[in-house]
Amino acid sequence: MRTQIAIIGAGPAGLLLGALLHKAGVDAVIIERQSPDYVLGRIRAGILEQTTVDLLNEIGVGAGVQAEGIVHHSIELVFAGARHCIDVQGLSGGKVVTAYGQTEVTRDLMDARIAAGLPTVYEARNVSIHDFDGSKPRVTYQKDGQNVEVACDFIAGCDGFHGVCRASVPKGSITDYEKVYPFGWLGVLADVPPVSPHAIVYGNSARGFSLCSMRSLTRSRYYVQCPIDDKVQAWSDQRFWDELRRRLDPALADAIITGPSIEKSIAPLRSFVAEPMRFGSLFLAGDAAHIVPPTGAKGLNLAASDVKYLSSALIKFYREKSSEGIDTYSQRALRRVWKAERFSWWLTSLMHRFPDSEGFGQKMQEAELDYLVHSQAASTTLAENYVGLSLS
Ligand code: RFL
Ligand code: PHB
Repeated sequence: MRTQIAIIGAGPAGLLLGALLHKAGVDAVIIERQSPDYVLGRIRAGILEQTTVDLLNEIGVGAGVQAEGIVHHSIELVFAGARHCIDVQGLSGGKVVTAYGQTEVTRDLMDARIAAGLPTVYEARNVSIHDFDGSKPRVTYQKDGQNVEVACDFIAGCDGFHGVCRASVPKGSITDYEKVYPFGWLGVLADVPPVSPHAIVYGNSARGFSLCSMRSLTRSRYYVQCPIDDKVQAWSDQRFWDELRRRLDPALADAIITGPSIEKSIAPLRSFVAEPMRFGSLFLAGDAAHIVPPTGAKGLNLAASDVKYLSSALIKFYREKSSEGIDTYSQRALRRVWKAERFSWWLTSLMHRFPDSEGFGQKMQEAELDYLVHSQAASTTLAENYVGLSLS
């Protein structure tokens, strides 16, 4: 088999890249290790920046988010038992974020890909990439017991943090920067109306961080900070709801409508960047190249901005016979990535309870939160980053 771009991974990065390339007439095959149902079953992101929504519209896949996405004009910070509203729209010159689940984004992209008759190989075994230090890279895998080889011009590594692409780059050619946080997030999805349908609520309390989010007006997503080695089995639904309530202000706690969980999982928190994001004819995009802790809601949005940059670079290569875009892809993408890393690290540091956050560290958090909600300059910085920095 031959194609122009072999895309490894059918998560949001791979599917979005496939759609952007298709729109420009560039051929691509997507090769995914899991089944479509498995990919759709992973409950992850919920908040889209306007740039991500714009991208979905640009490729003609925006109908779902237009119809069902819920626009948020503000966020709330809860600390010391009180709620503080940050008017992100007013402070960012009119920008908003949209609550629309990663599952829904992925499903919309999958449906569009099927409707356009574009090739996606699911349940590919032993995916390997070869010869990407030169101009004739190849991808091999097994499907239904057969060995398959795909020859291509470029490989797009959109295969997430645990994928094969970054791991295949020779060690000396890539530098990893990493920070692992000493806690996780326990998340619960439940078919109950969200406690705060118009604002995502971020809570800092003596018992740890909490987050009230949503997928629709009838489906809520809540999180509490938990020890990294906790087991989901130790968290009954009742224990989760009790803990969440204890971390919020009394009025919000009283207003929470509880119900049986339909998904419950613990995610570790990590900041990670691999530099550069290109090695020969291999490009990394999305979680394959970087991870942010979910506190800033930036991971999926960064995957979208990476593939926007990468698709423009590849399209320029084919249309204008110019390698300028592919030569500057890594540098361009990393400028935005590092700023989102900084924001996600900062918000994580501000909102969580750290093992050493007694004493001075604790006082610093309290002072910063107080400053944040009472200083227009500080609130503006939060708002500007939360809605997403420009794609320049
Ligand atoms: P994905 O989604 O991990 O997709 C990678 C795909 O590659 C496949 N794969 C392989 N395929 C072939 N061969 C191999 N060897 C392969 N190895 C792996 C995998 O099966 C998978 O299908 O990466 P991608 O596309 O870069 O997308 C990134 C996002 O998924 C991620 O950044 C976000 O979910 C992060 N995130 C959030 N991002 C936001 O922008 N807003 C949010 O509100 C938000 N909330 C979150 C989050 C992530 C969370 N968790 C669980 C870490 C909330 C949570 C709790
Ligand atoms: C979510 O809805 O899953 C979500 C919302 C905001 C975040 C992280 C996750 O910061």
